[in-house]
Amino acid sequence: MTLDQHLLQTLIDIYPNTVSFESFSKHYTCSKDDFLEAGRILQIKDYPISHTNNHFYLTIPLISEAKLNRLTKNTKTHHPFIVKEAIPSTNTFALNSFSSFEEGSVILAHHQTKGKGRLGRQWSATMGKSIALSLVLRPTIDSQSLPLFTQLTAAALCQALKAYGDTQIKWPNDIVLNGKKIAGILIESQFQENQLEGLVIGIGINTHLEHEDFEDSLLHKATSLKIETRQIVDPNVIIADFLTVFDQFYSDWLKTHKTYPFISVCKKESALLGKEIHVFSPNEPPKAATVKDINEKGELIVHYQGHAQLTPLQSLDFSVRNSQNGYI
Ligand code: BT5
Repeated sequence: MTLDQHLLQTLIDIYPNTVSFESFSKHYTCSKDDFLEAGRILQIKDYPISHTNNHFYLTIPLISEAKLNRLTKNTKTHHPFIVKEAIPSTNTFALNSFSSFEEGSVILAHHQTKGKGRLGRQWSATMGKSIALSLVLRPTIDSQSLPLFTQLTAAALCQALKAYGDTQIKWPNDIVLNGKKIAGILIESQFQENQLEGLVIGIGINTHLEHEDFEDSLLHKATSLKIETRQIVDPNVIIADFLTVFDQFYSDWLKTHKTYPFISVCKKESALLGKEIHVFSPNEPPKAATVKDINEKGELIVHYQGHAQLTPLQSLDFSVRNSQNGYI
């Protein structure tokens, strides 16, 4: 590891305390100039680091492998954590080396530089101010059950984020707080010779983003926990809480094949049930509909204007938007 990486690790481990040259140089042989240069490198890399009287400190907590291991030592599944500095996409990273990751591995990045959304869209993130997480799973399921993973993940994430406000789920994959998107889910599958090898469950959560971190086009529909609560949150606690709820829903589902426990959360916390929406599917004009239900397969049941019957929508093919042109 380079000196700046050692300094980063120390800052992460002792957050919110400061690191002085005197304490740092007890563990890592370096001159004071080397120490100051290491801090400067971290600042150039955009880490949320500040200094006072030759002490460095982090202004917000960052992802800490040690803390995550402590917080998840009692989860149902073992979760090895892989924390990267900056990578284009944690999902792409997980998919590219899929066979090297064991079941339950969680890939995280301090900075995800080219995050992916659904249907070719983009997911934006700022160094240290967002959670980018990819969970590797190898379930033995048929591919028809794939959309259920989005609903299971949404239910777990919505519950884990309840500690910060009245979060809701905007089917199929958005978590919203006070009417704006706070987190998104992208599930990708890995096939080998037409056989489903596994899944990567990608989650992006806006933790400490400020208004100026969002592009203008996102300001009306995106928000962060910091903007909504004005508080510093601990990403490690959020990740551990999410994994705890996820593991519970997932292990129960594998055992019982019943989707009710998480679908009922999706219904209870739905931002769309009963609402007038527009349904968008590729190469078709948007269609007006009313949301009636979410069924046990995780499909959104809508009533299209002028249709006699209800129509189930599968999450892979559609996105939906409020009829009043708002986000929800
Ligand atoms: C999503 O897609 O919401 C899925 C986001 C998944 C991101 C995670 S991060 C870890 C893993 N690795 C990846 O590369 N991706 C996953 P979708 O429903 O298609 O929403 C994308 C749309 O949300 C964009 O077109 C923007 O309008 C908006 N958006 C982009 N960045 C946002 C942000 N940070 N906060 C809120 N909205 C955002």
